[in-house]
Amino acid sequence: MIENPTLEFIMEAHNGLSAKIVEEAGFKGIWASGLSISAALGVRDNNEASWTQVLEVCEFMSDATSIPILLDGDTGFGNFNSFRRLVKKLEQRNIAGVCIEDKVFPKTNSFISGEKQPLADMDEFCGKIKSGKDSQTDKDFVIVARVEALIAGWGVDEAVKRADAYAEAGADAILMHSKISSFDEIELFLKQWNGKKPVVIVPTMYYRTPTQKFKDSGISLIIWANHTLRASITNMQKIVKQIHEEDSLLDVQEKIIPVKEIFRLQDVEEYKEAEDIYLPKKKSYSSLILAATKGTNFGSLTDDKPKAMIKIGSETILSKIVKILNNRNIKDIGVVVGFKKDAVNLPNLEYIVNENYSEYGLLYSLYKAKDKISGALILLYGDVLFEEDILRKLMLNDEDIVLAVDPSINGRFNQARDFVVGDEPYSEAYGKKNVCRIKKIQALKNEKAIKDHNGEFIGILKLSEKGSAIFDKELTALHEENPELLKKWSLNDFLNHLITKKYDVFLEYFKDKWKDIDSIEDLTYLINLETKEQQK
Ligand code: SPV
Ligand code: MG
Repeated sequence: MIENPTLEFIMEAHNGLSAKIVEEAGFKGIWASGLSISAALGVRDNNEASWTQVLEVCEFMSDATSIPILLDGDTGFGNFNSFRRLVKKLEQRNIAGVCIEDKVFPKTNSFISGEKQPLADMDEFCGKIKSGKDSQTDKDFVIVARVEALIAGWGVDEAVKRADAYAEAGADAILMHSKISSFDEIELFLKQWNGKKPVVIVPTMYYRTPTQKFKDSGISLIIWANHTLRASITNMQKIVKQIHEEDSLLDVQEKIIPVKEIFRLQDVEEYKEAEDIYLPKKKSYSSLILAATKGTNFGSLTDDKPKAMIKIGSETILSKIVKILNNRNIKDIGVVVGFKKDAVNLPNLEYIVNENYSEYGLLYSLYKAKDKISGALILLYGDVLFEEDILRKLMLNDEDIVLAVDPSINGRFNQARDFVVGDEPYSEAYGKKNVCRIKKIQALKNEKAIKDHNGEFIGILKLSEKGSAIFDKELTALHEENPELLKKWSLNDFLNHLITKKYDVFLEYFKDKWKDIDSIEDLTYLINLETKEQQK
């Protein structure tokens, strides 16, 4: 960029974020401005930030971008020795070049009483340039020598003399700085200068000069020196003031970028992809809770909310379920709601609405949530409390479709309950896995009917990624081929349908580690239990 014959532009940045913004805007290079970096750090442009602190900012800028960065190296942070060490450290951080000015450490910004500022001894400055060039290891590393003679009021002759000397000492380009509001001084310089090296300018004060004029004068590189920082200050002041005055975010929301734009700038996506590559592949489960119906037997308790929102102690049934899922690191949780859907309002859940909860069967709720049926999944009824151990074991079970079944059939029939016939009965034998295929599942209403059954489905079902794919495929097929059945069927009907279609549907036995809440008596029992625990 320094050497090619076309006029090039670099734009100021002062940290990783602004550097990235500059690159995204299309600039081919970045000016790591001393003024802006110090301002962003909350200090003055007087070398108040140490050179290693500046270096650290450069490192972030370099990591965040892929275009060349020219650091404003002030006076080189000391003598030739400090400067050559700086060059070495900048190369290590992939910085493309450094600009040093012929003033005295600690410097002051050129626009603050520039005429009073002492200039460096010319020969000493030439030695500094030479030390930098001698110590660089990358042949493309650029050292720009900045002449402050015009700023300090020493005149054009002095500027030419110094530019000559610095070019001779090995500088790759000359930055001729000026603080007047026209390009005149620099034009005069250019007329007298033999053009030995490319010329860089900073037109902050002569911003009215048309860029074409710089081009016509043979300028090599323009530095837009501080406009990224100034733009951000303008907006920060405006928005912060408004929030302070209004004690509200309401009217600023539309004036600022959404948080997800920050994430994009941080390349959050790349992190996610890297996780996939480098983290051990855990089957990460999501969960779907079916809680669309009102639930019978609960009288006025379910006038204004579905059963899942009834409280046991200080917590609702649903929030107890969510806690257990969270404990097993299941955070992606969908809930199908219908009856009094607005009363189901726990945070961090994804709600799926089934408006037809009262006319259609439970399978229809599942169909409504079809988008959630993917990957490893725990499917739950919203009215079952269970121990975490059930989840832990189901998640370790290698089969694709597994129902949690309790073999300890006890008779309390205030409504039909789901019973299964398995390949094998439950066994207390040591080391027995207690996992087998299911032959059928059905809702039964009395103790006599259940006698040939092996246990009760407790309302928790695990699907592997493949199991979810089977559910998804068969739900879709049913919807296409027989939508009326889809509306009518219970989950049992669907499971039997899968068994008929030769899919393996498994059960795992769990004894007494759960409680469904089917009646006021169930509820009273649980509430009493909780109260007793608390008293203890
Ligand atoms: C800077 O951006 O820090 C510069 C340019 O050195 S100026 O502020 O114009 O001196
Ligand atoms: Mg500076």
